[in-house]
Amino acid sequence: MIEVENLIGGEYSTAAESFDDICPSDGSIIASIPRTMMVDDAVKAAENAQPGWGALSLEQRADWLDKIADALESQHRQLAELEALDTGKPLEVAMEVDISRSIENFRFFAEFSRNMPEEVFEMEDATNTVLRKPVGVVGLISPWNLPLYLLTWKVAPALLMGNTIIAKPSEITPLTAHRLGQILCEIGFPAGVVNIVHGYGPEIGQSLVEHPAVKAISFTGGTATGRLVARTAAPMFKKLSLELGGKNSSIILDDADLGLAVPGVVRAGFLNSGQICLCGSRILVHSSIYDEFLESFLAAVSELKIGPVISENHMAKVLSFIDLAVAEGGDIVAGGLRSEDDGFHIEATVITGLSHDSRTATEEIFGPVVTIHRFDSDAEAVEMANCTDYGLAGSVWSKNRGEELAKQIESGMVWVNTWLHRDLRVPFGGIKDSGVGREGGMWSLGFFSEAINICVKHNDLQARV
Ligand code: TXE
Repeated sequence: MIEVENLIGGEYSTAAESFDDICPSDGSIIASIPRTMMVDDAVKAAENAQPGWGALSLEQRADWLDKIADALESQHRQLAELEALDTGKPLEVAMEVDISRSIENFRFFAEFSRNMPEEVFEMEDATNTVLRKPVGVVGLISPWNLPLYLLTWKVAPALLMGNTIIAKPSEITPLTAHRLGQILCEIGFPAGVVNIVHGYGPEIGQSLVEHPAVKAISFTGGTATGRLVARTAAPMFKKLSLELGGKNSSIILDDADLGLAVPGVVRAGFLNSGQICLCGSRILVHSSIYDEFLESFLAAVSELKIGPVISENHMAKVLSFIDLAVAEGGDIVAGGLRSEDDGFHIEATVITGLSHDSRTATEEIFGPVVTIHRFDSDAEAVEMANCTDYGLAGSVWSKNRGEELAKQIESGMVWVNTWLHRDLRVPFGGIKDSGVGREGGMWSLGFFSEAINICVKHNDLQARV
């Protein structure tokens, strides 16, 4: 039994009140999570630490990021075991996706900063330079689907730009954030620069968003929660980055290479039990190849071994969507049931026969459930892909027309003949109800800094070089 504690100013505090962390694989209690309101203390610690941390050079902070990456790397397997325990995902996925990427987040931003060009704009009679100052104390709120991966995606650029942090990990998966805090203490990372407060979102998360000294909020989670966060933070003029839900289409054109498309679309539908905001859960297939695609797709799905979904509540939500699909007239052609008595397992589920604008096909389910729809022309595929309120991602599978079609999809990112192929320099984020703002590369560094322009008029008496 692990006792998760708040990390504030480099110290751990035992909680008077706590609640249980449940393992999704078997429903057992694996940890206790503090339920103590310590946001004020965390903000004070972060305020005290900010001037010292902000005074380091970019290079010194980048060196710290590398040290953190080294420390995480030395614990790669232990961190993956914790993530697998807390989320129920297979250990290989935790090793290869979650923890590898968490390490890369620190390494990437350290290296990126070393190659950052100076921002200088020459005028005829003056020189402008852009300074990037820290925003100050920032709040980072992260979800349960990729716990350490998505938290470190915010922590690394926030630290690099000289901010001090209050991190609020999901109360459903606190273990790797807790371990990250311990690792920071073990390597002598300056106290108070990263503070971690655990607990329920509407209590701890909400008070973090409300706190006047927290100058920016970077949030990844559900669209409904994002709306609440925006309602609180926007009137206080906080910087706000919202990475929200998605309902992404995988589009298979008539000239697709099915040898590539079928495994790609299966992976897009079911990786992490479909609990990634980028998952392609609505599959649009050209009529001329529909039968051939469906047969190979179902054969591949029948071979899948997937982990549980995250919680009992979430399992009930996903199963209720399968009931809804039946009520809407869909045919369950694979899966459809809870698959084991223990834990929160649902079979990989494939639904056909629904209209592309049905609720099942347009609302975010966030589980191992996909719907498949037919189209007859590229224009119809585009219209079907764009008919949801979300606009996060998508993929197009085609030998010749993928890029052209991708440009017409209303979403923040579209992959052609691949999925989840990430270059960390590119903008990441959604349009419509999928969010506000972009993260990644310079977009993250822009969010976590205040860009200040210094304009120096040339002295006409001195000769200019
Ligand atoms: O997320 P929440 P939940 C979607 C997915 C899922 C749904 C709800 O559809 O079924 O969201 O999941 C904190 N003020 N995604 O309930 O509640 C919370 O403690 C401040 C998509 O787990 O949005 C957690 O740390 N913070 C998503 C974080 O917000 C609050 C990944 C996210 O939790 C808060 C996860 C409040 N009032 C779910 N209420 C993606 N885009 O990847 C909660 N929180």
